[in-house]
Amino acid sequence: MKNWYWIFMVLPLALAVQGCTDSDDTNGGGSGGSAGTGGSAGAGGSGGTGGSVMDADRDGIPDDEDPTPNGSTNNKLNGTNSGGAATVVQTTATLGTGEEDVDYIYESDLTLGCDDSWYPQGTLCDEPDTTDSPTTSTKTEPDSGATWYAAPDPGDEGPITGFLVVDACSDASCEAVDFNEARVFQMFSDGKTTHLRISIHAERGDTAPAWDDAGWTTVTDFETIGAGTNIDFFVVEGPAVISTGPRVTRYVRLEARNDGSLAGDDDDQSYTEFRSVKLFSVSAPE
Ligand SMILES: [Ca+2]
Ligand SMILES: [Ca+2]
Repeated sequence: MKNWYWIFMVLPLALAVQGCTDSDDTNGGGSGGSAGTGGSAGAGGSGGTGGSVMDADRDGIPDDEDPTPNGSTNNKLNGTNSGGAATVVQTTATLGTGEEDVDYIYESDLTLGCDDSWYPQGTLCDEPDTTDSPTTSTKTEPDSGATWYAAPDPGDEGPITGFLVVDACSDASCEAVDFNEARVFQMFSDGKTTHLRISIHAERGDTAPAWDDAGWTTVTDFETIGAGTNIDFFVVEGPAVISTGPRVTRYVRLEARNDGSLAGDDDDQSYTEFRSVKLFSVSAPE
């Protein structure tokens, strides 16, 4: 078995090297890029030495895999209620054991949008003209954003985790989105998100994978979300900035927690409240 294993290891390596050195073959650039999918997409970035541009917008995603090969500054998770293509398709919650417990969902209705307090779709709402702003979040309803009960009931093990499954391409405008950075805006209502984990999925069809599908790949840890800056409740700045590495996905899973570390006047630790997350594909400096 071991001998066969090494053949499988060495063969793709040899092919990848061949693709990189074949500098005058434009198709060779493409095959080199796809070889990068197995590991980090950094392989695509370094391919520029051959002369054929493999990552034109320098976002770490090879051109032949990049939904926006020429670059994009859009918020890739803008919801349908504020002019985008993203929509929450599932919300749920789990106990510390990992067991699902929907009783911890505060509001589950997926039909209500930006203008209502504490509903899931609110997390994808950001009004013009800051919809695509990496620094500012604007709401017409300051309490809009997915919400879960954060404190475990007696007998239930914590921490409670709130889940959202998002379809980033719920209309025909895209098949997948590319991103390498998340920006998370803090809630100023009566709860917080202190930690957030992001996952992606290989599914590109119209049927979303369930929150607990085995095909989810986590692309971050439970990252700390800071206090943020409350301008006037309608406008919030100072987002947490999370580097995710270069990613392409249609479906995004978000896992939110409130560990009470931001407790204060507007957080009694009873709720995980998730104001806004935006995804961007940032170009590295030339
Ligand atoms: Ca690219
Ligand atoms: Ca791109």
